[in-house]
Amino acid sequence: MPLYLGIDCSTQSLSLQVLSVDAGGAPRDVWRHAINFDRALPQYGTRHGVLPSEDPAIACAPPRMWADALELGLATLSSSGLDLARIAAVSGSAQQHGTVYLDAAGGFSRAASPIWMDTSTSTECAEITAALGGPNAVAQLTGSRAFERFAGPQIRKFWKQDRAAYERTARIHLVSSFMASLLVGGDAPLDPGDASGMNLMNLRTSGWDPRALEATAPGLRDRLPRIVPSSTVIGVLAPKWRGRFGLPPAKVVAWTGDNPSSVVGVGLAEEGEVAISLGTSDTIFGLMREPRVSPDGVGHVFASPTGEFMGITVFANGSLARERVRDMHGLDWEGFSAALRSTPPGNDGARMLPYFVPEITPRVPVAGVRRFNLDERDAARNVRAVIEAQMTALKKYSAWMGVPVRKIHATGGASANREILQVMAEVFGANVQRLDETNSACLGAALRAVKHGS
Ligand code: XUL
Repeated sequence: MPLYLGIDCSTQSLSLQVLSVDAGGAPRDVWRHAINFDRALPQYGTRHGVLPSEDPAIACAPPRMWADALELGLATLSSSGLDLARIAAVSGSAQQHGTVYLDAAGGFSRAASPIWMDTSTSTECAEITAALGGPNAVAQLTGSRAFERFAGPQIRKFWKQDRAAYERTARIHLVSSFMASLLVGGDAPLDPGDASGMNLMNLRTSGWDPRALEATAPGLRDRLPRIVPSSTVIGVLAPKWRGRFGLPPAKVVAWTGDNPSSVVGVGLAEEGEVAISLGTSDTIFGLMREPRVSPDGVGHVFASPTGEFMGITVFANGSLARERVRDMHGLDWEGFSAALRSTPPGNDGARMLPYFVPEITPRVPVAGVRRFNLDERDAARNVRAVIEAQMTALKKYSAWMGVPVRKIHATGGASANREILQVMAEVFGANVQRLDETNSACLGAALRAVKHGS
């Protein structure tokens, strides 16, 4: 019986999951493993997967660390005792928007990759927006107005700041196509799901848009990978992985972004049914049959790996904000849950604006936490205040998708917490269903390997 491997390269860790498919066609979990970047690869000096920076607007990670994590993950798989020859196909997902810069020899022309938490490109966003005719024009064209973390503004900033290194750059990958390139031992394409997080792809044609390229940086077309349908088999595992780890020449299915991958992992099938992923970033997303771009520029329309579209809104103050409140009050997760149980909905009017890091939605460029009717030392009310603030923002800033939320599938690490989901259900007034699987992006990758690699 064949096995299928899914890999997710997220902000803080790399996860691997192997599935088999039983006689009735149902996937079965066979093996899984996760590598935490800070702990397993301390030589890179990251904190929560990000390089420390004096400028709070800058958030970068070393691409070599992701490559090393992949090696560690595949080494662990090779010593797992599984019959490796049965691995038929591999696919993957990665944190979105991060860019990896390679020279003609395949070396890094930029040692640190800007990632999705970076907010340092407001000037470049304004320049691209002006060149393309305003925020709505950019959104109609690419699915989103110009966002600081998106690849296009980041590439423009690199071109402006380090022309020589830009000139030396032969290929600019997203994290997903970079990791896929390592697997196939060559230059992997992008899928439309992840490519729609760049402000460079025409959402309706799934091809690079010449006007957006022009507005971003000269000579960019030649530096970008091809875009292929998400279902494409882009190659097989490179001889390197076969020689070193005894892996077979399994098919490699195009990688995608972690949120598009989660659409498959969660199994979203209808509009009005959404997923809320509570991870390093909190995201809310749902399928869209037709692209309905956010009129107020809040969220994004991405291509979905299912061949349709997805609407998504992203918040930077997800798990790190929850952990900061937990740690400030010396709680563990059980204590955090107890605090939620001991406080009433509405928190007796105590509120928090929980911007522990610069926020994407709403745009808050400088981090800062504000409390209203809330004593900083009151542990229980601070816990409820951060969760009510997050859930209220998820509801408010997803209304642009235009379809009432009937059902919510909760995923991501914090979805294991029942009390947080209770607040979610109260705020949305919707049915919340917790997925058994908290890493829906990795599951989505494995399921895409099954579907397109069988
Ligand atoms: C999506 C986004 C984040 C990252 C996190 O637009 O910025 O959800 O994908 O991995």
